[in-house]
Amino acid sequence: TSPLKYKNETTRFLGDGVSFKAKLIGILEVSEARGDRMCQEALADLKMAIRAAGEHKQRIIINVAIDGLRLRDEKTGDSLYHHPVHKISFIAQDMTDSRAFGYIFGSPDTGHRFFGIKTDKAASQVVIAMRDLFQVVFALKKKEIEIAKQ
Ligand code: I3P
Repeated sequence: TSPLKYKNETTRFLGDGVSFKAKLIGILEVSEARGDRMCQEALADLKMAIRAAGEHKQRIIINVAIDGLRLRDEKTGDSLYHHPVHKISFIAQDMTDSRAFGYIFGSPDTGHRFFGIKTDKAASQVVIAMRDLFQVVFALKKKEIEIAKQ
């Protein structure tokens, strides 16, 4: 990719970054850092649990930004979770629902947790934004290493 594309992409993710309306389906401890089948099962389990509880899902705003993903309560704006990019190990789109996805956050020390999310619009929009962000963060890291070497 051209340097110009990275510059524009970097600008997109500065500050609060790119925001999406969504709902938190739930959070589940998982045994692995990655795996699509495991994520599909986690999503199905979380959806079933919230349905069984008869509760509304919490409305949130997702900020996709350089310093990571931030989940905020939509009403209060309070930050609920902050997930730096380097500890997000996997993203999965719900194969049965174009408005749902999830990701795994954690480390071998702290364990891995799956965050299930229902999006207001297509989940692919958030997933693509996250992938773009990962590329930007990777490019910045690479540049830092090159500068440190000089
Ligand atoms: C709602 C309907 C919505 C759903 C909402 C449900 O049920 O299934 O599609 O929002 O979830 O309560 P009903 O039709 O019986 O009112 P999502 O599509 O965003 O999941 P919620 O209550 O958790 O917001």
